[in-house]
Parts: sequence; structure tokens; C-alpha cells
Amino acid sequence: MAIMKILQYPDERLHLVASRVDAFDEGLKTTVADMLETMYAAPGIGLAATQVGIQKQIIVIDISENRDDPIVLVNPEIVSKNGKSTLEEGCLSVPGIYETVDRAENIEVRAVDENGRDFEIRAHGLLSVCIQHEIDHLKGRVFIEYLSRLKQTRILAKMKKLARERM
Ligand code: GNR
Ligand code: NI
Repeated sequence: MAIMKILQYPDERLHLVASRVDAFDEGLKTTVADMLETMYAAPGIGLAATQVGIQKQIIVIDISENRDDPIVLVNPEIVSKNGKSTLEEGCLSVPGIYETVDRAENIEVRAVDENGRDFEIRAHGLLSVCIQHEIDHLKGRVFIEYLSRLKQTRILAKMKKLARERM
């Protein structure tokens, strides 16, 4: 297992679109294990492969209190959604920024697990928002892109300053 480096906005790789996973092999299992370790260490409640520089449709999530209930979503698709939810979101790729985003309240998601087995989940509340946030990452979208131009400009300036300080 290994902790991977999480890309930080405005890294342009955060805008790449992930392709579907077609090989359910040991390589995929290793990637999933490493992503889970990276998410738990961060710590975060979700992580998309895009955030660790892998352009594959792989998501790991754990919203449980005890951090012992991982969900792995490969090739996820939202098959239905309804209602409205506004929740304050954060992102490991945009540290220190917390903003409210409009999302669907209820979603039904079809996906496969790391063994290639199909499943469907219905989600609401935090899990629903988290899944939508992660699927956005796979499409190259970061949550701050839903905010006003002004807020995005301010966040960009802050992130560039942080990046300079890291050097
Ligand atoms: O750790 C995370 N917390 C979070 C809180 C509210 C809505 C979404 C999230 S996901 C985030 C981890 C992350 O950046 N995943 O892409
Ligand atoms: Ni994120």
C-alpha cells in the first residue's frame, strides 16, 4: 500500500476526463487500496482517481464515523436524481476552501466494484453529495467551478499563493 500525492488546484490535470475501467485486474485492486489509504490519511470522506493523477473512473468513499465502511465505485453512472440539497463542501484538491453547492438530494447510482460486480445504490444527504462531487472530479470538474466568478478568482489567487509558499 502507498499514500499517493493529491493534486492541488489549479493543477491542470484536475480538468482531464477519466476513461472507463475495462480491466478488473490486480492493478485495479492495488490502485483502489492505495486510494483508500490516501483518503484515510488525508483525511477525507472521498477521493477520485483524477485527484491522484489517474484518468480512470475510480472513486473511493467512506462517510462512516469509524472510518471502516469503504465504498468503491468503478465506472459510476447516475441513473436518476431528484430534489435539491445545499451542503457546505470541501475538497482535498482545494484545501481550506468550504463553500455551499447546489446538488440533487436523492440519487440512484449504478457502478461496479473492484471485482467487476455490478451494484446499485440509492443515496441521500452527505453520501449523495459526496458521490456527485466525486463523479464531477472524473469529468474534470472541481466544485469551485459552481461558484461565482468573483469567488473563483479569489480562490485561484489564494491557491497560487499557497503553491508559491510550498516551493
Ligand atoms: O473530504 C471531503 N469532504 C467533503 C465534504 C463535503 C462534500 C464533499 C466532500 S469530498 C471531500 C474529499 C474530496 O475532495 N473528494 O474529492
Ligand atoms: Ni474533491
